[in-house]
Amino acid sequence: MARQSLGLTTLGEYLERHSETGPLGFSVATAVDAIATACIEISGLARGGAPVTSADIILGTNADGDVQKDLDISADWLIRRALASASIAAFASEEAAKPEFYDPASLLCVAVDPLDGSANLDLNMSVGTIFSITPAPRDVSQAFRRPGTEQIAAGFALYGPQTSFVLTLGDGVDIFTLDPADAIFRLTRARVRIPADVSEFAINASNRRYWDPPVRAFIDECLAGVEGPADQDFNMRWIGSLVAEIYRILLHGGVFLYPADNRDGYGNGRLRLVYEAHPMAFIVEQAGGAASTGYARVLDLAPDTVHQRVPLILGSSEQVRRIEQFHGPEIGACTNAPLFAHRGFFRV
Ligand code: FBP
Repeated sequence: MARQSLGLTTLGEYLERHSETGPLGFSVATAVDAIATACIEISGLARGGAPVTSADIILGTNADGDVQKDLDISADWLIRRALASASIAAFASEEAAKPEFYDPASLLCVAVDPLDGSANLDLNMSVGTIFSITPAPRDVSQAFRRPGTEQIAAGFALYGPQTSFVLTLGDGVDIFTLDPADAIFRLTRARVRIPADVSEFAINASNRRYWDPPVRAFIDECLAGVEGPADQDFNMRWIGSLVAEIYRILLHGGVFLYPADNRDGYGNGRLRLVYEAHPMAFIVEQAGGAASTGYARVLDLAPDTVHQRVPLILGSSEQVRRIEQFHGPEIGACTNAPLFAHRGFFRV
């Protein structure tokens, strides 16, 4: 979509309009505004506002066993501080072992990955912040155990050459760009649509020998190009940063895969359902794309635990459908990932 002329709606104005839709809209607008404020601060840290060497300081491991660096912790803290001005019933973060419960009268639950792809920081590559907002369930202990279809807002910030803020409030996807002169996000791409059939894939191909047959078959078909059954050449990308990959797909199309594989600990892939796959699937669907495990729509899945992982395939709808066909009865029968085989938990 063409970049709109300058001068335009600020994120604050946009959220103010949403806040007028009622008490839930007001709560969502307040929470998104708080997260966006934190993202501006995190952007400064990622750009070197903190000492450059700080990305090298390892503090420990988070709930999922990933190494935590101090910028992960700082990003988490900045989001918590910003959300203190909003009313939140429950909060989940990649950096916290368990969900936390706050104001029982609040209408909202918020889940965040404060600094996705932080391993890329030392390499001066793009990182980001991902968030998902759901209505507080009657029994708040069930927060973060609900399907992704219940999300009422989701988004991510991308700290790249520009700082972008991608947002859906359940009615399309809009992209804001940080104007560094006055530290304000301005609407620069409205109602983004993912092209349905772009011949480009993103996957960490070094894991090919560990993939299940359906994923291998799809990628082999892509690599065969015009000489194979797809009868078209494919391009490949792998940044190793989910936020950067999804941003590219929103603007340019193509498909991203982080599938289950046979390495220890990767039986459900790498990415986390609550604060990575659910919000990205919501955003991608809102932009006309699709998100699947290969067997099931990602948004239909309800997590058992807050840090649960899930295979993630998302992007241009035609490509995702094609990959789902590879997981169909004939090819899927030989898959060796028990959770995702024919009678598997995630197969619907
Ligand atoms: P973290 O949650 O540990 O930051 O990992 C997520 C991520 O960095 C994604 O952004 C990216 O898509 C993926 O891991 C890359 O994984 P790999 O290094 O296995 O290719």
